[in-house]
Amino acid sequence: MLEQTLVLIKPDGLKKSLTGNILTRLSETKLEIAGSKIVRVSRELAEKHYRHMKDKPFFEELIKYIMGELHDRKKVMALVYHGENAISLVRKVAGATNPELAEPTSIRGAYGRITTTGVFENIIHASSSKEEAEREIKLWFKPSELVYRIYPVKTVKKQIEELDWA
Ligand code: 3AN
Repeated sequence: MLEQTLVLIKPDGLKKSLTGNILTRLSETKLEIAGSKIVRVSRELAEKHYRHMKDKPFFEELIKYIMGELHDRKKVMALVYHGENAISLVRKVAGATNPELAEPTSIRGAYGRITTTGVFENIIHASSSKEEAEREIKLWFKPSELVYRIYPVKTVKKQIEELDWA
C-alpha cells in the first residue's frame, strides 16, 4: 500500500550528532523523502502532536523533551517519507517505543536511553498508523513544503506578513 509517514529526529538525536546515521538507517527502507525541514517546536505544536498522551503522567516531560528543553537544543528535524508500506517499514527501522526493549540494531535500540527520571529518550518519532500519519503530516507541513500532492489541497487567499531577505 502506498503510504506516507512523519519522522521526527528529536532534540537528543540532533545534540548527539546522529542525523547522518539516522538518515542512513532510514535509507535502508528505500522510501523517498517527500519533504524535510528543521523546526523550532512551540508548546502548541508539541501539545497538538502528543494530544493522545495528554493523560499520561509523563506528558509534561514529553512536551519539554520534544521542545528541546531537556537537551538545550531547541529544534527537531521533520521529514515525510513516501512509498510502499512506509509506516511499518519506518517503524521497524525505528524500533520499539521503549529503547531498552527495542531491537538492539534498530535506531532506538542503538541510540536511545531511559533517563534516571524515567523519560524515554528514543531519538526519533515515526507515525503509528495511516490516520495518525495524515494528522501529523498536516500538522507539521504545509502542502507547498512537500514535493508530492499527498493529500487533496485547496487554494486559499491569505493576507499575511512574512519575513523576506532585507
Ligand atoms: P511511539 O512514539 O513509539 O509511537 P507512543 O505514541 O506510545 O509511542 O508514545 C509517544 C512518546 O511518549 C514516545 N515516543 C516516548 O517518548 C514517550 N513514552 C511512551 N511511553 C512512555 C513511558 N511508559 N514512559 C516514558 N515515556 C513514554
